[in-house]
Amino acid sequence: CEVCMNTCPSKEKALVMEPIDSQKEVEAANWEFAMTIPVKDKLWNKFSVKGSQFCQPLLEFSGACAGCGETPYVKLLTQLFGDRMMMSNATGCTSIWAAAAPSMPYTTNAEGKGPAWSNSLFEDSAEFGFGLYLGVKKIRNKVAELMQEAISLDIPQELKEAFQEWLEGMYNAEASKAATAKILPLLEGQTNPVIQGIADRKDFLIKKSNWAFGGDGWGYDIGYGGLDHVVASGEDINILVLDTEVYSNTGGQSSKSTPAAAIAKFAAAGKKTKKKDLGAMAMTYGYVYVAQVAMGADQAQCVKAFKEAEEYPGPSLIICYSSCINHGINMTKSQQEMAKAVKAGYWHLYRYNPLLKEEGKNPFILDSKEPELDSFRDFIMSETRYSSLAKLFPGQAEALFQKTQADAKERYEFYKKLAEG
Ligand SMILES: Cc1ncc(C[n+]2csc(CCOP(=O)(O)OP(=O)(O)O)c2C)c(N)n1
Repeated sequence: CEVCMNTCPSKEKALVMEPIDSQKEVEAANWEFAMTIPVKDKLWNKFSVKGSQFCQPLLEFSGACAGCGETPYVKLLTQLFGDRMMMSNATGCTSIWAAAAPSMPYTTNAEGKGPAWSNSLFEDSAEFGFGLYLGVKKIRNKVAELMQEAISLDIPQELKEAFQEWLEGMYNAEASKAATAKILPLLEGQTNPVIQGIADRKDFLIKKSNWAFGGDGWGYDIGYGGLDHVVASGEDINILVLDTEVYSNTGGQSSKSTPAAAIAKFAAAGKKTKKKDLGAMAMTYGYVYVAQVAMGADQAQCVKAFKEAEEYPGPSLIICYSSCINHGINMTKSQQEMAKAVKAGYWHLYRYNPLLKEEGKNPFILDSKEPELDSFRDFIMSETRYSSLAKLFPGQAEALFQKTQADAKERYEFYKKLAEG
């Protein structure tokens, strides 16, 4: 798809494209060799742009369109949390490129750990993911009860200490991993029924990272009721909306995320109404972590938002700008398109972290710079979904272009006010 080549920051052009027939033989051998090299994911802070890329992607060889803007976000998530992830996936492109049966691009690491993935209906990814989360919570609470009981029994001191350590860190991913590594070998040969009960549930000792995914058709429209219900619950679940601003998988129907003036199915003469601000709606709860990201515009902000959302001990919603073939752009530069969208003030980057309130700080951080609104028109006219409106409906196009620019400006002013407290 050439995205890697166009995105690689190396000035020396570390990556170049060559015809496959000239490369197959020599590169096949290199690939085999590369696959024998162990993953070196402990060399850097994995929650940095560079460090994250030393972690093994547990999503590979998907069936997505070349240049898809959705897959890089999910690949990054699997690099950060994939060994303990549990995902529910709304039907849409994210489920179709992820399960082009009989192949499955989600994979496991050398320890056999990888994302547990399942596809819900188009309508109910949030509810389905919430059910998975509640099931895990119930089982882990039972483990905690059994460990508390076990500590009062006549069992080896080492095991008591390991159980105590787990109880203290059960909601912390790294602490639960460390305690689990101590517990598992000590469980062997134990016959006490209480300890047996813990051993039966050993897959749940490491804190899970629970996610519900889907596109904007799901998150903004059809699955919104469920999404709202789940974020309102206050429970520790993460929601990822891959926002292509249309129903991509069924051919590009308009959603509430589609901005005014964009041509989409059901909006053949350009959408008349403003894009819904899903993030702002979720922020009104005050206890939901909310972020808007665009990987191609700011990779560091994206990694930071994923980390903060996952660690936040409550509901999180991340809305990811995802370039798509439906936009009518050069997909080999889909990441650069995201950067242009942010620069022009078409899309904004922010993080709303309720934890900051406890420190007496403003929870809203506007991460994108003051947009260059002069380039807004150039940006939208570079995408066929907008430029074709001028050709097809010249009489109404100008008013809609002005409206969509005014909508984007209004949105930015709103975020600016939030950032100023
Ligand atoms: C119950 C149900 N309703 C409708 C559909 C048809 N359908 C499948 S994917 C899709 C659109 C998905 O759009 P979006 O949520 O924006 O995700 P994207 O494809 O853009 O990633 C629709 C309408 C379906 N498969 N199942």
